[in-house]
Amino acid sequence: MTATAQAPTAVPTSDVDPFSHEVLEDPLPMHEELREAGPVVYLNRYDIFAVARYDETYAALVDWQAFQSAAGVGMSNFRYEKPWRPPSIVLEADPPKHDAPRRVLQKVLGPRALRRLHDGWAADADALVDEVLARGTTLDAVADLAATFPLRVFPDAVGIQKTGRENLLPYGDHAFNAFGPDNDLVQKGAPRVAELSAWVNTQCQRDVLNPTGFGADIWAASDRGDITPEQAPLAVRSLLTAGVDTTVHGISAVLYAFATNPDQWQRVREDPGLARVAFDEAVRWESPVQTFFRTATTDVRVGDVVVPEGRKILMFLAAANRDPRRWADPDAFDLSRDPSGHVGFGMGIHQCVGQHVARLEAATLVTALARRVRTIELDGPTKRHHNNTLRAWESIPVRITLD
Ligand code: OVM
Repeated sequence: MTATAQAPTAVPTSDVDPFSHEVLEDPLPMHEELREAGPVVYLNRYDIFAVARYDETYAALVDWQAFQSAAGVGMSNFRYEKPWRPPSIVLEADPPKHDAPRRVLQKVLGPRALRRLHDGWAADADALVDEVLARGTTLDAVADLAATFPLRVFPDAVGIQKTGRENLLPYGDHAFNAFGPDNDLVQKGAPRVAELSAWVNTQCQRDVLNPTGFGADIWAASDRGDITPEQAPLAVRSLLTAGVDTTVHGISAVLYAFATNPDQWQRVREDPGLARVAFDEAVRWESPVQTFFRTATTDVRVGDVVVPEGRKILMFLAAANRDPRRWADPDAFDLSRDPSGHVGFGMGIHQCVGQHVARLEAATLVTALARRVRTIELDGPTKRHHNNTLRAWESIPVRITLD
């Protein structure tokens, strides 16, 4: 028989649980297993499809018509299961509904809007570094820097109230856990969901927000009719959900990368202009957001497999970001590579709308460190923080030498 089109073939399967503690501790072996199994893999444990290679992950990310977000970008399908909170109006929406709030956030968080924040954040970063180094030269890169700096600058930039800010990280941690299966990590967060959600939702109200800030800018967009007044608080909620844990763990990643790659630290010291590319390389290398799901809107062919309509597909951003088919020496943290094209911020219409904010936070902190720190090295056992979606650190003890 001479086939003109390739017939769909049997899909490779895997019994792996990507959300088990063993895998969350070190997902890299699983990423390789799934990449090498084929362009698409069926995960028996959850009855879902998965992509772990760069090309297929990229293709799924940009094809919003075949791979919808409105049925949820976690494992749960909103067609059958009630979401833990009202869905996000950007993340968990498709065109056309997605587009107006997306445009508003893109403007509010865009490079032009951020220019007026740069000098203040650079000064805040210098002040934090001075403060931390005044306490000594052994510190925890997570607790003292990565978890501190975003919380000093971002909530003020949004314009929320001062009290209760300690709720931001636990709320985000739960939101990112909730994209995974209903496992122990989700159960751990469940008792505080009502309390944390109530606090976050209060911060999204117009009368609570500082008159200058991203939150007020979003409400102003609703005055102009760019979004509805019902959408405004949900757009603010997106910032508070997606903008804290991600940057904390992204900054942890770049600090860990430097602590374990002293030659790369010397490069950024010599040329602090490399701080931004260093952050993007760290986002590629570590992929703080490891995974997102989509739902097939139709029978869709991926590689030589048909993913049936209505089924979930799990995109391993982290595995794509280290796919040797795409990246030379993918496991190396290397400032001389061009990391652009990594899918750590996603790709296509849902690509991280806060990425410029994240880069500004990371670059100002790395630049402040580069001014004073000659060397940075690990100083004791590191500890991971497990989350169903995030690749995170609990602790990175480091020892620093100064100029
Ligand atoms: C949202 C949102 C966007 C991106 C990531 C995310 C929890 C949430 O719009 O709420 O993770």
